[in-house]
Amino acid sequence: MKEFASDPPNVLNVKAEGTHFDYIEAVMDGDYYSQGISITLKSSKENAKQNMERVVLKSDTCTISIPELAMEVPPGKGKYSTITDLLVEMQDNLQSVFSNSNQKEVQRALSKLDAILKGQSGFTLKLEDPLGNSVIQCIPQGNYGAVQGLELYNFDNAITYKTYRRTRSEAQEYDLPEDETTVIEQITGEEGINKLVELIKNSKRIVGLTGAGISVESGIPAFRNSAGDEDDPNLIWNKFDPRELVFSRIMNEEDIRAKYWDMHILLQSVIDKVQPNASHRLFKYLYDQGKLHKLITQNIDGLHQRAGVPSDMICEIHGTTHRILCYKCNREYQPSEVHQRYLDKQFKDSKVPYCDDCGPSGILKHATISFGENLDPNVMQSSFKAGSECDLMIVMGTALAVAPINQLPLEPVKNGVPLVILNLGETPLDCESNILINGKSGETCERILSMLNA
Ligand code: CNA
Repeated sequence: MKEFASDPPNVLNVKAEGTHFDYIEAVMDGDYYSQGISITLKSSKENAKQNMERVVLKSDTCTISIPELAMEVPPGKGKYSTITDLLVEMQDNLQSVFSNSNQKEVQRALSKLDAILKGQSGFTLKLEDPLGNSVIQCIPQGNYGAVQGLELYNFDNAITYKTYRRTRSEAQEYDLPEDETTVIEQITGEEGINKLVELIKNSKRIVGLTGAGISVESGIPAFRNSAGDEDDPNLIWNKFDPRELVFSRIMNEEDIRAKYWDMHILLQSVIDKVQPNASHRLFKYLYDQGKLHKLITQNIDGLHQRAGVPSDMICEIHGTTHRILCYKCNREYQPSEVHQRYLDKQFKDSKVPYCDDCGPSGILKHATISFGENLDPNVMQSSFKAGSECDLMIVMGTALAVAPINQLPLEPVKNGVPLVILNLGETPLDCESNILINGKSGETCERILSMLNA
């Protein structure tokens, strides 16, 4: 195994002779670093053309993404690619897969890529490699004599890099030994609750990631592992399967849209009746104490705001039911008004209401992210930024089954920052957490709040 300080990769002349880019060979020969590496290239518009000619050397363990588009860049054809080649391949893929798509985000991504490739826009490219072998070519502006490897990035104004603690999932996936210095004992149960209270007292920048599970005790059922009520015919998700109401069908089929309104009217009647519980109040407490850095939620129910956390502290990554938008002109409508119009059948020649300004081309929809709909890249970017800045992350009431937000808890793990998971069921990242509490979040938070207030 290599160490970054003593044996840095050759970032200057992009030959990297002797480095294995096939992970099986790299692992067999011990040709990988004790930590992962994350490299960010941020190019201004002025330098975009020059920066796109940089070569990227990629291990097959490496992922490359454009953070402002929240999209992954395809792996390229070989281990060496210029950034131009990677972006052209990404453009081709997007064009062929989404040629008939009316998704705004895909159109936005295509026009952004076009502008980058024409040298009319700056761009950011992020490379992340758990084996640490991948590099972006460094272009030093002078002669730096004996300076080598990673150090050279310090002389490259466009590049920032950081090495990171490899996660347990990565170590398992690539069959690597865990780094002994970073293995942390996991605390569970009662001891976990005590430790969490202590961590909250000592933390200043806490990030929360919440999911449907935290609203179950308020009375809104989750999609997964609710409370043994999976066979209950009155359960909203047994009456309506949100997976059937996928974005493309909502946009193209009036019958599906009618079902969509039926589901949302029922969901809204549930949401209107319930109250926030202690899980929501814990985040309000953290906000009042000046400890909340950001609250990222997959919930669309608005209960965090009703508990008193201001909207600008919350990233609602799956949107909110509390607004309805025209998907053509963006005009905003009150849900109660549109729901009433649907129930009163106040429209001619159609089964569903449309935008007053746009007519039948103005499809109305709640500002939630439906299955198959693209996430807002700005919201995703701020969520991941907050995740990388926190000094404690508390994940609560989520099955961590929905990508890419289920990768967010790895941000603190990579920085050696404590990760707490409080959930009724198991999650795929339980093995990464420092504190794991299996239980109901409302009940547990009630206790945590009284311990914090004691
Ligand atoms: P999910 O996939 O439904 O998982 C919920 C998780 O919560 C499961 O792992 C359960 O074990 C756990 N859980 C259930 N009850 C409790 C409890 N009392 N305390 C702690 N944990 C509990 O939900 P996710 O949020 O992970 O999935 C994301 C989907 C669900 C998003 O698209 C949401 O928009 C969507 N959703 C939102 C709501 C809401 O806004 N309240 C309700 C239902 C679904």
